[in-house]
Amino acid sequence: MKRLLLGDEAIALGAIHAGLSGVYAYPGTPSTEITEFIQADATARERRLHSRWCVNEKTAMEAALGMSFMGKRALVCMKHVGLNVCADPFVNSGMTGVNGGVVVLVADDPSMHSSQDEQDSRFYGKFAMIPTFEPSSQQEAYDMMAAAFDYSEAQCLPVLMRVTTRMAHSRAVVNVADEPRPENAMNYDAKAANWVLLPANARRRNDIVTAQQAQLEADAAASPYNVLDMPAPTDGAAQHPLGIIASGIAYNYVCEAMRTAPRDSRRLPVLKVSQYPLPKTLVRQMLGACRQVMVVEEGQPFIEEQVRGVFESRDILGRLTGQLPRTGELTPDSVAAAIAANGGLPAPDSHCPSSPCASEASAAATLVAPRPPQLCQGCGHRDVYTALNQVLADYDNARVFGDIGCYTLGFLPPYKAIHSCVDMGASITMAKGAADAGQWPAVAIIGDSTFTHSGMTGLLDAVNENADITVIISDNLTTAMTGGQDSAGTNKFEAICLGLGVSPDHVRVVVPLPKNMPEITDILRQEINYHGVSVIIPRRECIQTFKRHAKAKARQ
Ligand SMILES: Cc1ncc(C[n+]2csc(CCOP(=O)(O)OP(=O)(O)O)c2C)c(N)n1
Repeated sequence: MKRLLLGDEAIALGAIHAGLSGVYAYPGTPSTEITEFIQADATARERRLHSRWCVNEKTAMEAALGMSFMGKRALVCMKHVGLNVCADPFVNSGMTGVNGGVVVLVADDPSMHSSQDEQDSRFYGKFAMIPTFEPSSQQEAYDMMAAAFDYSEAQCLPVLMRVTTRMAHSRAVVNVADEPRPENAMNYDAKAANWVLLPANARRRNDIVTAQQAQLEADAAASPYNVLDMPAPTDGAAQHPLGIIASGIAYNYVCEAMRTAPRDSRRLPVLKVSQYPLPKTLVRQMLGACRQVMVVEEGQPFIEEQVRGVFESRDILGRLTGQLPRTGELTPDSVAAAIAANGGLPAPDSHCPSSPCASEASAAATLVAPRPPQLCQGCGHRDVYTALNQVLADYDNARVFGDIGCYTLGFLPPYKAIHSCVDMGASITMAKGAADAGQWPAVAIIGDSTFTHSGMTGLLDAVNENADITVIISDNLTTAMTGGQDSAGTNKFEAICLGLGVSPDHVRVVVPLPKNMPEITDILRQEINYHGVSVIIPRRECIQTFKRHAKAKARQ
């Protein structure tokens, strides 16, 4: 059967068809649609697969390990920075190994379309000694899910699957199976000691997994997803002038450059890498057959650095040597130009029907004027910032520690209200550190979903030291930034703050509306002037989910 699917949807359907029993995830662009697809899918619903959002990526990874412990297949999904949050269970899952298959799907965001950094998750796979898959098309994304679950169970290791924004968020026709594989039956793991990472057990596992790396590399060399296409050199030459090693979506850009080059010149050797550890035998064949090799990969120079080693060879070209941009996303144009400039292919054939598409896309990009994002009209965060700015104008050198969510836009005009935004949860802890240093007033502003993701522990630190900080949990009853997913703490915030030890007199709830401005500013002033931990919870539903809910109600 054929279906038109986003990369994320192909991954989701691939997992369901591979006998998935649960997806564990925290939303994050560009990975969110995977879990949303599973939540809505008929087979997943019929099978009652677990698909509820988790509090954060660490709880997601650990719950998936629990499902694997019971013999069933689990998928974990997150954006790249989520892997930092779940690094502890992720790296240790290499030590425990798995029983039921585990695939950890991480969506990287080169060019930082909606992220605070450009990190490349493949490094985590290598670091944790976990095999890594990197599909180069939506079809491969679908097919690889079954392969990854099978491989995870065969090797008793989780598999990291890395995609990037363009793969996650572009559509293609995908051939899919008619019937999903059944779920695994529940079974207790015969290798139970693996799961107890006492040093004696962990040392044994560390030796096993270290020794396993050679097999993983041999498997990668034999993988149907790693393909070396090596035409014979023309004119009886001993070597090709240029060969390409390409991975992920960047492989598509190389294919595009080949398609648009004059037909008789498409004799470029290409090694496609979609399964790691890096298959060194295939890389050596490529290096032996070509005078120069260009590495074309999305993200950081992960393959390029391994291929160059310490030799700094002038014959390995790529991001490190300036032929391709050092940072940011690659494009079909930048890849085609780099290959053409280094003698690989002549410039694109102007008669080729597919070549104008890429240039039209770049022309469109220059024609559309960039617009700074803004908080929606009617958003409660606006009223919070209006009140906060009004109050803080009366204090010298007030500092506001922001966090990640829609409310980060409070940094931009007209509010210009926050002074930091580092990672989820850092508002409260940074405010505390600043207060420790002598800053007053020190205000933290954090969203409801971000607070339960990573803010609660920081609040406990602050309470335990009676830090002189004011925390604003701007509660719009949803995870708005990623599209309005449920927020884990809805209806629980007052109880959580009291439970963590905030004084009941200093947990205040307000409704952020212009008509309530005198009350909100009054409460803000009182709590800033209180020398201890106070929490103010402005609560009003996100205007987008409010409209959605009103429409749904009207339809009933
Ligand atoms: C570790 C990590 N996981 C996920 C994300 C993606 N993300 C950014 S903010 C956010 C939550 C926003 O929800 P909330 O705190 O309720 O604020 P709102 O957008 O609703 O104002 C998410 C999921 C991220 N940036 N970092």
